[in-house]
Amino acid sequence: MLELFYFPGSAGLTAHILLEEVGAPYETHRVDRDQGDLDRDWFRDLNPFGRIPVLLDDGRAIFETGPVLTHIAEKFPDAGFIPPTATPARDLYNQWLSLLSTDVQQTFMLRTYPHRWVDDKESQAEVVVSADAKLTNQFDIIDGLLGDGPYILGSEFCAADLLLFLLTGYGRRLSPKAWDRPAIGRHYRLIRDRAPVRKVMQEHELDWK
Ligand SMILES: N[C@@H](CCC(=O)N[C@@H](CS)C(=O)NCC(=O)O)C(=O)O
Repeated sequence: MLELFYFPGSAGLTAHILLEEVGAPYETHRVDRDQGDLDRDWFRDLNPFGRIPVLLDDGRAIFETGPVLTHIAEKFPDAGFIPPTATPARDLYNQWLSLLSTDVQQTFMLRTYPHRWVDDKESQAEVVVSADAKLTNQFDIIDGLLGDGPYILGSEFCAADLLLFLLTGYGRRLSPKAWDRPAIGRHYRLIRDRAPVRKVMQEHELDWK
């Protein structure tokens, strides 16, 4: 049995959508971040870094968004959400997952939690300004890379597209918004309009656009 630990709007959204997309039998556990669940012993036993998402597969914990998405996609190969290994498409899939979950996701972490890096308010505001500039540049490059897409692999939709979808949603707070770019905007809308995505977004009570 697959069990997903998430909180609404977090990186857990990607895995939740993928579980729906592949038609997997699964359970979800909503973690209450505000009540300190991420710091509780039972959660740290699953992910010592205290981050969402965590996926349990028959009780074995997997954390980090990229490996969680890849695990689900590989477990349901017929659903077609991951290219075969040792192909150019798989290299591209790995490249995007890595780029998005390291550079881009971590820049969002800086922007969201500047107080984790610097103490005084003025420095925190400076961190946010720098993070916004970096994100703007990252989304500009991503938009160029996506090109006619419409997906990151071209015409084939894959699990890594869900991470770009999530980060584009986070980018609604930037100016310009991430989805105001042509390729990213088309990518975002195509994914947003899929039935499983709508269902999970509703469950997470997200109304991004
Ligand atoms: N590198 C991790 C980052 C995951 C991550 O940052 N998760 C966020 C939610 S989007 C989280 O758990 N934040 C809680 C916190 O930092 O306190 C991954 O790719 O899964």
